[in-house]
Amino acid sequence: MSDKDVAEDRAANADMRSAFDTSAAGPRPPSEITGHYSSDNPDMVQFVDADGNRLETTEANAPYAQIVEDMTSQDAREIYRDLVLVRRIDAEGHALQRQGELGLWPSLLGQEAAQVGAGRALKPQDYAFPGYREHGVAWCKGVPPENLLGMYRGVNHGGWNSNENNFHLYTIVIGNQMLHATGYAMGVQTDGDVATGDPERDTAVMAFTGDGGTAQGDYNEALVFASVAAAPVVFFVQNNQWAISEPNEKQFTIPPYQRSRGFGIPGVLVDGNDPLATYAVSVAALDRARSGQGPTLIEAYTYRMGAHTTSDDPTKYRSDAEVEIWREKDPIKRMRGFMEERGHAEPDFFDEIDAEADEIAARIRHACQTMPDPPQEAMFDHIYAEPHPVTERERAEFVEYQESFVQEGAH
Ligand SMILES: Cc1ncc(C[n+]2csc(CCOP(=O)(O)OP(=O)(O)O)c2C)c(N)n1
Ligand SMILES: [Mg+2]
Repeated sequence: MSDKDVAEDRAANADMRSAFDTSAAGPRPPSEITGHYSSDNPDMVQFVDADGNRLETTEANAPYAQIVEDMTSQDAREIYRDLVLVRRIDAEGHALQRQGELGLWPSLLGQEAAQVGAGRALKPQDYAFPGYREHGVAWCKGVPPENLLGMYRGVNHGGWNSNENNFHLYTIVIGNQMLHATGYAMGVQTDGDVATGDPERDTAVMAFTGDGGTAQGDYNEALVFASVAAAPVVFFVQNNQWAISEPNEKQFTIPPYQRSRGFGIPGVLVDGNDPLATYAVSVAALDRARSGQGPTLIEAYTYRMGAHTTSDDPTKYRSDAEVEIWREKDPIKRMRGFMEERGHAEPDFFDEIDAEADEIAARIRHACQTMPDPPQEAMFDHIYAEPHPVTERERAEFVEYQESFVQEGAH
C-alpha cells in the first residue's frame, strides 16, 4: 500500500467512526419532535395530561376507556402507593451503590408508570420475564426489594425463587428473556391453561425489554414464534429512548409498535408516563392473551431520567434540556393531579404514603447492610438442578486453592 492509500484509508475510517459517534453530532433535538413520537401522534393511548387532567376520548384511547372508568378510588390509591414506594426503593438502591454497598444499580427513575401499570395488570398466575431494570414489576409481583438488592450486592446469583411469585430472574443478556417468555407461553398453551373461561386458571405471560432490545435477534425470533403459535404472551417494550448512549434514531426507523404488525402481532403505543393508560392497555392485552387470542406488543413511550446504570455518565451524550422536558411529564405528579381532581384520596393519604416510603427505605437499607457474605464456593451452587461432576470437581479445586492460602499464612 502506498502512503497515499494509507492516508485515504485512515480518512475513510475516521468518516465511518464519526458516522457512528453520537456525540460528534452534538446534542440531538428534543425527542418530542422526532417523528413518530410527537405529542400529536394520534396512535398514542393517553388518559391524563401532564397535570393529571382527564383527556377527551380519542380513537386511540376509546377501546380502553371502560377499563379506566371501572377503576375505583381504591385502585387509584394502590397505583399511587406503588409508584411512590417503587421510586423510593429505587432511590435507596442508587444511594446504597454510591455508598459502596452494591456493585451496580440500574435506576428505573421516570419509568414507574410503565412498570406499575403493567405490574398491576398481572394476575398471580401470570408469569413475568424481566430485564434488569424492572424493580417496579418485581414489587407488584410481590418480590421483596431486599432480594433485588442482594443480587446487585453480589451475595447471590439470582436473588429470588422465580416460581414463588411468577417473576423470573433478572436477565442481563439483552432480549434473551423474550425467547424464554415465548417458550413459557407455548408451555402454558400445551398445559391447556388458556381460554378455559376460568379466570383463576387462564394464564398470560409478559416479557419486558427496552428499545435497544428490539434490535436483538432473540427479540425478533421470539415475535415470530409467538405469532405463529398464537402464544399467550404480551411483549412490553419500555422505550426509554436510550440504549445506554445510543438514541432511538440508531435503534430503528420504524417504531416497535408499528413493526410488530409485520410479525402479525397487534402493536399498541401508550404514553408510558401515564399510569392509567399503561394499566388499561396492559389489562386489555393480558385478557386477550389469556382468552386465546394470541400475543400483543405494547410500546410504552417513556424516558430514563437517570443514568443507564451507576457506571454511566449520561451528560456525555444527552442534553439537560431533553431531561427537563421529561421532568414535566413525571408520572407521580400526574397520578396525584388526577386523584386530587377526582377526589380519590384525602390530603393525609399522600403524607401517609411518604411516611411508608421512609419506613421501607430504612428497612431495606438495614437489610442490605447486614446481608451476610456467602461462602465463596457457593458460586458453584445452582448451576445445574442436580450435582454435576464438572462443577463438583471445579468446586473441590477452588476450595483446595483457597485453603492453600490459609496454610501458607499458618507456616
Ligand atoms: C446481548 C447483549 N449485548 C449487549 C449488552 C450490553 N448492554 C447492557 S444494557 C444495554 C442497552 C440496553 O438498552 P435498552 O434495551 O433500551 O434497555 P434500557 O437499559 O434502556 O432499559 C446494552 C447494549 C448486553 N447486556 N447484552
Ligand atoms: Mg432503552
